[in-house]
Amino acid sequence: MTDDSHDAIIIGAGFAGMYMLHTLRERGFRAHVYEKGDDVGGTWYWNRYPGARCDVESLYYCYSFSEELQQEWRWTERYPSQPEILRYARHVADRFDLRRDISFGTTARSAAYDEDADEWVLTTEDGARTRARFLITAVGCLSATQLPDLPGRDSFAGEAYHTGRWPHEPVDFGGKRVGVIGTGSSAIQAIPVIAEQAASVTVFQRTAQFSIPAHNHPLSDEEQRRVKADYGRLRAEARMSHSGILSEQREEDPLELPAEQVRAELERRWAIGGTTFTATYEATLRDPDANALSAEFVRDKIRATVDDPETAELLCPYDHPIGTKRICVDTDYYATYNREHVELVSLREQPISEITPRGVRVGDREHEFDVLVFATGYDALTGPLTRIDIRGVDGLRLRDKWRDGPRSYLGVANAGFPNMFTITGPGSPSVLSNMIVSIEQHVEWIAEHLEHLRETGTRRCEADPAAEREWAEHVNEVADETLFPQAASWYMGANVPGKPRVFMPYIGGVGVYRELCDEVARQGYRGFHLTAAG
Ligand code: NA7
Repeated sequence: MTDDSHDAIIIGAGFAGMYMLHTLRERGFRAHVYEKGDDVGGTWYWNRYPGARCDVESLYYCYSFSEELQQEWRWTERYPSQPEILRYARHVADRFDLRRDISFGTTARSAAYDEDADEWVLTTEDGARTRARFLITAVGCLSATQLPDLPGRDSFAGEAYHTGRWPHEPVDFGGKRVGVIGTGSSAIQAIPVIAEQAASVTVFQRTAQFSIPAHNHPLSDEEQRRVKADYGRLRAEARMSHSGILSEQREEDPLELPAEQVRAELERRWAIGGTTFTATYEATLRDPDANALSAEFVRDKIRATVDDPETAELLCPYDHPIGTKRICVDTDYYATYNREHVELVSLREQPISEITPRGVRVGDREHEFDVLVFATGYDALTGPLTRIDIRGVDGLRLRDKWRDGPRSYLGVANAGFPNMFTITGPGSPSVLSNMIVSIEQHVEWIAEHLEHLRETGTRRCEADPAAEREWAEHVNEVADETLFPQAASWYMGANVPGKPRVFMPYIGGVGVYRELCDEVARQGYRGFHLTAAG
């Protein structure tokens, strides 16, 4: 069956897809969303593991496009929990009547560009096809889960879960022996909560991570009133900031300041908590010696928190500059290792040799479990797109085009893939920013672009390969001015065997990026080839 009544097909009904649908409707386009899950929410629909929480503060991890919405919605905590974010997403879907244009439980299998019609044809898992002039991907950056390719992986006889595909019914850990593989953000949030219930928790750590306390707390009415009264200014500042998150940053070189002064400042920022700890000094993510000051400060905190010196040392990260792997934010993570029934197994000397029906084998020891939690991350940024069979001009597959690393124009368009737009795609600030700020910017920019194409009677719009090359060079250049490429991180594709090591997001800053995109638009969409109808 073919349905061709739409101007645009949107894949994904998370925060990006919902706002794209709303914006296109407002501007008189007919759009339809295809969503794999049975409800809206994207990441927050799938990530239901215990302790799941956003590391951007509630009052900023929400849409700014509707003044009524941002004033009326009431957040309860400094950092929003997964259930609360999902409630918010559902509220938005109902408030703007979005569901009538979303097909839930519908997975996009492939999308192919029909060059004769200059239209995209989307095929879903059930074989249904739909056509539209434009294809807009809103598939998220961390939605393609990654399970390690370990021998016997699927042989485990107990319950096994990936944090990013958590069951909808809460998992009962009561009296159970639990093994957790991984120590990234997801594990660091989940471990303290699981340890509250389980009989024992064993954590398998390949790489120690830096984590900063969340200091989460209930939001007072007074705090909400204060921020909401000033939303206009705060949101405008966030849009032009580096990461879409407001934080103080000291421009002085910490290496030239007295050690006690730097320590006192880091102490102050530790007490505030959250991801902006690494933004304390501008030099932290640029200069290895400045970075070492913050890294050693955190290692000292770990040593002071964890009673057993051997465990503390294993938890101290040494292999990457602080902040160059996504910084974690926790509640009682390090202190959890002081509990009798929590054990850390370092994989530094010896990796996991196999998963067995009873548990996990490392060397000659088999650890037995009732529940196994894979907190092993994602095929980030590219995975959500390359797992769909997307084919552009001459049948070119996106996954082939990106074989040596993703290339794009502004992270939003791709040469060889006309009339396709990728919200928060690789090459845009995305995961290095408050995603909601980046999503709103991309959605509004794409909608204006589509209006321009409608007004100019354009039927085909394609990024120019030279503009794309230039953008890729710029993305690399700005990354190379930082310490980020030094870490074996998922930003670099290093967590997926065989994935090319390319720094994928744009680190020039969301404010700078916004201005560049606006400039491209002002110049009549410089770097795009527009072909008029007829
Ligand atoms: P991450 O941050 O990618 O963490 C995955 C963890 O799993 C990390 O500690 C990995 O170690 C570990 N891992 C992966 N494969 C293995 C194998 N084979 N053996 C042992 N350990 C393994 O994913 P998260 O879900 O925690 O967080 C993703 C993002 O979501 C996060 O950054 C926030 O932006 C939200 P490694 O470090 O690769 O050595």
